[in-house]
Amino acid sequence: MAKNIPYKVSFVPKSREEEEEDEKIYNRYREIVATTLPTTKGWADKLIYQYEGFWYCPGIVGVGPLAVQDHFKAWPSDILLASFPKCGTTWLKSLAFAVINRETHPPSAQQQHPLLAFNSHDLVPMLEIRLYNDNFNGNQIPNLDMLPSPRLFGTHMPYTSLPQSVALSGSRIIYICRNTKDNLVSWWHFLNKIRTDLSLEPMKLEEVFELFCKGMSASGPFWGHVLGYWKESLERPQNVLFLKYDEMMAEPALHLKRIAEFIGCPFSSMEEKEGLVDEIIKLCSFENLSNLAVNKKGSSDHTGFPNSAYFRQGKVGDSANYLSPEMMEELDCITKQKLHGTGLTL
Ligand code: PAP
Repeated sequence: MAKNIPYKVSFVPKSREEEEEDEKIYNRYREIVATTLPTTKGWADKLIYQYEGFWYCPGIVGVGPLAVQDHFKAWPSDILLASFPKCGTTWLKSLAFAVINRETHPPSAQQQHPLLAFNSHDLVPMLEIRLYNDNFNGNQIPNLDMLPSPRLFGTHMPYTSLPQSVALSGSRIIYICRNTKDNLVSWWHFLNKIRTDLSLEPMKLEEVFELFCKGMSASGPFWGHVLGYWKESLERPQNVLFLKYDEMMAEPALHLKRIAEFIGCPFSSMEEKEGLVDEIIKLCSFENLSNLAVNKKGSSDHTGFPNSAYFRQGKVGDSANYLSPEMMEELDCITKQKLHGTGLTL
């Protein structure tokens, strides 16, 4: 299969004037970040910055969130896969991609399926990390008009920072979250992979735990992020589907069918009878994807990190192997307190 990443078409050549205009726009965002936003040491090589109450690492997103907010124009048919980092983004992207494209790319034709050649981050690009990130796009506001509909994007941005067009257009959002303890442990492992890549010393779990509890992890605070989408899913259930990794692991078929229905392409009884639901689950399973050459040895256009960094254990409850009983209790306590009265439990 040709290595032709579908969303590359977004970077259509621009005139010199347009390029200069885009560069000015990005310079302005960089100035805002450098001169007006709170910054602190955080977890990476560069100072992290806080934008509209949430923390970002410039090494990962550049000034992407600001550019997304001003320049991404959602279409009614768009589907946004939103998540707090390390809550199952890679999995959700694989499932949604496989569901939407099941006619052109039947999961049974395993040898040909794009998920065998690409990491799902390359098939479903992140708005702020890939498309609008000045670290990656050469300071060019991408033109996404040529992408086939429904356009499928990912984002770790909080609901409250998304451009208004997302709600106004009636586009759909699928959000995935996860229990706090597994999220933290997954984040800690990932973070140390990034740090090793940057030739930095690994961070101790205690250190990362402390920062996490203060809301300082990528796109943190965790609880504010989750609640933003949770509230919106209650107010606009036809537009925002709220999923939990833990529940999806327990009943993947049930949730895959929910996803298909939500995006307007439910499985027909014939498809179900033919075993399509199970085929997609198998194709997108941790066991299958993590063992592919592209995910064992390859790296994606997404962040430049090895694809293997997005696959570790793929289990629920692994945090118990790392967190002390006191840490588990403290996290549970914070989570209970933050989610109190919202109807959400994690
Ligand atoms: P991202 O936000 O950086 O994209 P994300 O995919 O959300 O990361 O989270 C990675 C977690 O999902 C890892 O969890 P762990 O550290 O607890 O193991 C990873 O193993 C898990 N994961 C990745 N792919 C799958 C999959 N196909 N099925 C289940 N879990 C998966």
